[in-house]
Order: sequence, then C-alpha cells, then structure tokens
Amino acid sequence: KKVLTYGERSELCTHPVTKELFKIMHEKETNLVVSADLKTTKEVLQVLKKIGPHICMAKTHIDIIEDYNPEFVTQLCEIAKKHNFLLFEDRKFADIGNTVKLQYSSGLYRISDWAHVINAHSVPGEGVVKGLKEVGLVKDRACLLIAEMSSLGNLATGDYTVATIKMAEENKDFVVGFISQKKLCDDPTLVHMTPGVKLECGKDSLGQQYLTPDEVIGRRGSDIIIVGRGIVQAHDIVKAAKAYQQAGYLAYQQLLP
Ligand code: UP6
Repeated sequence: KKVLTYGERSELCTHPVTKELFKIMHEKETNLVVSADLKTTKEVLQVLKKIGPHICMAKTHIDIIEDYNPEFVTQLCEIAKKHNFLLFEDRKFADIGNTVKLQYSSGLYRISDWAHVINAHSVPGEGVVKGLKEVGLVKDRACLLIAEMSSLGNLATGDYTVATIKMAEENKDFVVGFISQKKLCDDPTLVHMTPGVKLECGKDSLGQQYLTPDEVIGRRGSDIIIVGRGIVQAHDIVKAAKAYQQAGYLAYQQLLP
C-alpha cells in the first residue's frame, strides 16, 4: 500500500486542524512535537522560542506551571503563530461528559480558548467525547483519543484499544487521531502521535518506556514523535530538537515510494 506524503494527507483531511497540521509538517519538514513539561512560564516560553522552527506542535501540561497567568497563554499563542506550530494541551480528560465540558471550557486555564488540540481517555465511554465536542466543535478544535500508553503495565490494551479506535472513527468531526504506540488504523486522515520517545530506548524510574524515532515512525508506522525530557533536559536544547527532527523526518522519508 502506497504511503502518502504529509502534503497529500493534508489535501485529504476535512478537519481544519489536521489539514493545518499535515501542511505544517510538510512545509517545515518535521514530525516532532515537543512536550514542554517545565514548571515556570519563563522556561516554557524560552524553550518554545528556541526550538519553534523545528516542531509542528507544542504539547503542554498547563497545570504543572507554578506562575500561570493569562498573559502566558497570549505569549504562547504569539510564539506558535510566529513559528507556525499548533498547541496541544495534554489534559487527558477522563470524566463524564458534563464534567469534562466544564473542565475544558472553564476554570483557571480555559483550555478551549487556546489549545488547538486536546486529548481524552476513552474509559468513561462516548460521553467524554460528546461533552468535549459541545465546546470544541464550535471553535474548530480537535481531540485525540488515548488508545495506548507508553507506561509499563498500563491497561490501555486489547479490547480497550479496539473500542477506542471505533469511538474515534464514529466521531471524526472532532476526534482527529490517537495517542498510541503504533499505527492503529489505515485512515490517512487520522493522525497517530506517540509519546515515550528518545534517541536511545530505555526507561525512567517511574515506568516510562522509551522507543527511538526510527522504531516509532519507521517500523511502527506512527506519524508523530512526542519528545519531552529528551529535548528539554538536554545540554543544548536546539541541538537536541534538530536531532529529533532529523531522525523523525528521515524515518518518514524512507517510508515514501
Ligand atoms: N505521555 C506519555 N505516555 C503516554 C501518554 N502521554 O509519556 O502514554 C506524556 C507525558 C509527558 C510526555 O505526560 O508529558 O508524554 C513524555 O515525556 P518524556 O519524553 O519526558 O518522557
């Protein structure tokens, strides 16, 4: 089966977020998402200013930040616009529809105001997607379903993963893909994003398991590598971001006919 280019996949997408994402990946030649898991607004902004040219998307955990203020989000959006990348809040929503709807739109962070992409666990059933959708759809936002996880002993396997794929396919107006450890379905308009990536495989002390960009993109057929500590804890973060960009993009190019 012919592997499509990011440009071709952008053309096929009807959801504005995936259309834009594949376009950015094509133009900037990157399938790298950085996970900016840092505790201060200053650190997050500094990292994104430096490595913005090398990423297609920045992933945040907004509730890690100790000095959060609304001005931070304004600056985040400015950097994202300047360097042409999208914003993904890794909130992992996992409650009943009515609650996730409130968590997505309200509270301190008002995630739906600024995050192009969010994600959700499928464990509550379809109500989680229905609730998020009521907020996200009117703003052209997108959601990824967590179909698999990178951590040791996680329960997102087997029938759970299969049911999650079905939930995504039935909600394609809002769900644009998966957090997974490999390609799960052949639909070229759905995106697979994989965390737990480092240039050398291994693990951390709390159950995180790492695969290489080549394994994730080249062998497992995922579309995007999500890299946190491999970049943000490197001595030279720009050099590290370039290395991950190159490794991820080369693995993709080698798949093309
Ligand atoms: N993440 C995983 N595994 C999953 C889902 N999400 O690691 O299955 C997220 C973590 C973290 C990032 O919450 O923000 O991806 C990985 O960071 P790391 O590269 O520093 O391990």
